[in-house]
Amino acid sequence: MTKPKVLVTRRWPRAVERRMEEAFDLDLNASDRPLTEAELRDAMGRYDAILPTVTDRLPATIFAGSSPRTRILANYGVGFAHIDTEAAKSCGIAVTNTPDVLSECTADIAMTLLLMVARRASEGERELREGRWTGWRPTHLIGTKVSGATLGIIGFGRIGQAMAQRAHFGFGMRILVQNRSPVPAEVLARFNATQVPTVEDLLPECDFVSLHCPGGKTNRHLMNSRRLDLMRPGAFLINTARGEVVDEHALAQALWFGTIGGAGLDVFEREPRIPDELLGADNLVLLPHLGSATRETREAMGFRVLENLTDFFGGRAPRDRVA
Ligand code: 8YV
Repeated sequence: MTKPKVLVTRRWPRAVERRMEEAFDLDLNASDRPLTEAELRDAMGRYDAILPTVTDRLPATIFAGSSPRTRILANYGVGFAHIDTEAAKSCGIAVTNTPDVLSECTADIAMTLLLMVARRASEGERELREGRWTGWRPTHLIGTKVSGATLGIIGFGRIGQAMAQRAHFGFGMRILVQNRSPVPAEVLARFNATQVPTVEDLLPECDFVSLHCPGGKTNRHLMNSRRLDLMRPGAFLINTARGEVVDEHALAQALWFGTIGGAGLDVFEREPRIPDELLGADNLVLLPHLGSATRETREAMGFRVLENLTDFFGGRAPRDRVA
């Protein structure tokens, strides 16, 4: 039997690539350069499966008017807002993602950002590396206490819950939750958390707000200037979800005018481009989309894609089918 022809759009951990090579007729992207829309459209006619990442844009135009060879887009990552799943579905193309395996590491990065911005870690390191540190003094780089503060979590799925776990049990934080559907009482009880009906109810109550909802059209600019204004003066916004969830211009204004205390961002609206008005803000911690970037997790993500593909081509339902 001939092996399915599979395209991996970016370099993956070598351990996963090796296993993939055994199972499939595999093409790797040796240069690791993001593919263009035209290259992806062309690939749809030549491969049985394409394994995209967040750097591959697959809008409706990619699928329009074609009868593609591709039968499955097995995404490497949990977020799949870069794929027009409706358009894929209408072409009979299945879409899968990689949930669960990255929840802990993504929550770790959210907690890293929260601690760094509250305790002014980046400002301190910049000062030290630039030779500006003049020594200890009682009023130097005074931050905000994390332990015992109130954390609002927007989106209480797997990653939101992993964040609550860290914040509640590690730092004794009080947890408020906003989620599009009701969270089961036993899940809330695990973290002594309270669900509030709307984002507007949550924001004024929190010292920290962490975003864990999906990206895409529905949540585009969920944090806009009106909602940033509802945050407490001195409160901090953390985003490890998707860049488009935050209106970056509105956030820059809030940071520059000091209407909030600061922010920590791992994701951006137009990655890898970061607006100058954000780069210049001292009360902002920036990371280059590192949420799932550990060896353990990046390998687990790859093996989860392999499992989805093996099931799909073996005639079984892949466990992570999202369309
Ligand atoms: C991934 C992520 O590294 O899984 C996600 O949704 O945001 C990241 O952790 C990236 O998206 C891989 O495509």
